[in-house]
Amino acid sequence: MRRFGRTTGTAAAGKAGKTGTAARTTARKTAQKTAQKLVRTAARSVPGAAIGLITAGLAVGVGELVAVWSGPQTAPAIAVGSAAIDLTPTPLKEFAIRNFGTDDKLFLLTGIYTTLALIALAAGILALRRLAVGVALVAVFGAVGAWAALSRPTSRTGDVWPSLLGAAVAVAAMVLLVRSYQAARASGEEEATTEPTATPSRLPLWAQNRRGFLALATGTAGAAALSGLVGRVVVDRRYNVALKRARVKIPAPTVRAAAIPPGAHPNVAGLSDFITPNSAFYRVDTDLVLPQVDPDAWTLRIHGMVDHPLELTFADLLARPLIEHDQTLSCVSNEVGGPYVGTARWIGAALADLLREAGVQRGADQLVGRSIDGMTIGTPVESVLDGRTGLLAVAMNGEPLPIAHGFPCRMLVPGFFGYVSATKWLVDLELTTFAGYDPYWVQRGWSKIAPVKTASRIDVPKPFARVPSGPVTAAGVAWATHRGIDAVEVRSDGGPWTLARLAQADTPDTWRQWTCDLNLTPGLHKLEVRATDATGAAQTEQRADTFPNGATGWHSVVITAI
Ligand SMILES: Nc1nc2c(c(=O)[nH]1)N[C@H]1C(S)=C(S)[C@@H](COP(=O)(O)O)O[C@H]1N2
Ligand SMILES: [Mo]
Repeated sequence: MRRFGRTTGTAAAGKAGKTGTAARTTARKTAQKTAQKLVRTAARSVPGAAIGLITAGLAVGVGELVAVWSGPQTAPAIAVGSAAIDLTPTPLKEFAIRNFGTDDKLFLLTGIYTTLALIALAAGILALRRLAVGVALVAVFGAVGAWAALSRPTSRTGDVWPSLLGAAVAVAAMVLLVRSYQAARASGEEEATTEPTATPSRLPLWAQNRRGFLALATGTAGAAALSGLVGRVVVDRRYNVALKRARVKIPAPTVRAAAIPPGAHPNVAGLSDFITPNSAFYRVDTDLVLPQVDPDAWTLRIHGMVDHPLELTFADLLARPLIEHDQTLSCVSNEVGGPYVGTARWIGAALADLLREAGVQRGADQLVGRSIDGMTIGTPVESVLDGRTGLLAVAMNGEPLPIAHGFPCRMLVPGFFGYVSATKWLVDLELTTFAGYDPYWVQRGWSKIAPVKTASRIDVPKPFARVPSGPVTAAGVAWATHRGIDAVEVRSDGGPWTLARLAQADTPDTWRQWTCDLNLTPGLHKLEVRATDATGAAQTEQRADTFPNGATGWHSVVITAI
């Protein structure tokens, strides 16, 4: 095999003599030929690639249009993405949450669209060689979309239509575009190739030349864009409940929470707010499109092992005595020092009262909340009834629940991680047993019961901060939701622990902020924090993974004093 493309120095070239020059000329010619061949192959692939992309675009666009009837969650890419979320093995899911955080969904959708585009390219190129192969690929994609839509826990048969109709229209477009392109090429307006030419078909004459093909391709691309756009606009108008939410009036709570003590939040720049603003509150759920629950149509069923099954409307819920309560919510997927924790002032109806009205039967030890999207979350009945303030929450920090946080109603039970206590878009409560039913995350290996583990976090200084040497104030948060925090200690460079100053407590159900004065010599320092909860149990140093019931270990930051 001859090599080419090597650069030679002038001196070497001068000494090389005649034979060398000839060899180089041949090498250059070969290189040129190969490059030309590549360019030609690429150029020849362009029409096929374009046909593939336009066809796939049409499938997606038509799918979104059809989703106007079956709901945004049935649009092909969303259905496939949602199925992927359910099927993703836990380690990969943990990786995605860790590395992309709330952007994990954006990442997933980008991946789906990229895969679709690549396969569409291939399908188009193949279709120009063998139409049946391209058509088969599009059909397979339609089937995958339909299967994904049906795999959703709340799916209905009609949910297959966006993917099936999208694929059907795309197949028709592909056949048309391929025939037109081949006819145009056969009519001699395209360069001759060795590929099989089309048999003159039933295509109208105008579509059998280059201009006709380009018109068809442009028209199809336009139809794809238009259907997708119209689909999205109409879906938003039809399903978005933002306007209804804006009209919801939350009655004044019967039981008000005490004012947050002024001393609950030390005034240190960079320390988290005591109450996390809704816009900054972490969001963790499996939904690619936010569930849109119409409060006027909402009902909550309480059933299963109860003496009197109940069904409430949103008006019924708002008419009940409402309780205002501050609670810190945290996610089991939060790494040591991580951001998936926040505190809000919630308003809701007392969960325990409702369960008592329904009459919980003996032996029912698990309360399973089910959301409109089919998510299931199980909580120990015993804990719900032990006097803590479990809520069917309707308001968060002075406004109706944001759609992303469960509008119109979510469950909250202080003391447990969100995945075992905090069902958003709640529509159904079933009294059952732990032995008899495994909710969503338990089916995927996470613990059935997961109380919040005592945790503490250094907010200031930030990791790798450069701070002036001498006195430095560190500050942060600590939480052991429902048990409360009794002490926080800080140390630098593995030295003796210093008791941090604890800010005033709000309730045992909220985190506690702290500050600690340190004296740092110039150089690199490692700061560590640990907390003790109100039962006297110290936070363990032992590192544990988030799976299967929450991370443990001390948070540390490395900083430089200058
Ligand atoms: N319907 C539904 N509710 C859900 C979830 C979900 O995926 N779907 N995720 C749970 C998890 S894992 C957590 S940590 C909390 C997060 O609540 P937030 O998004 O309001 O912060 O909601 C819980 N409720
Ligand atoms: Mo979570």
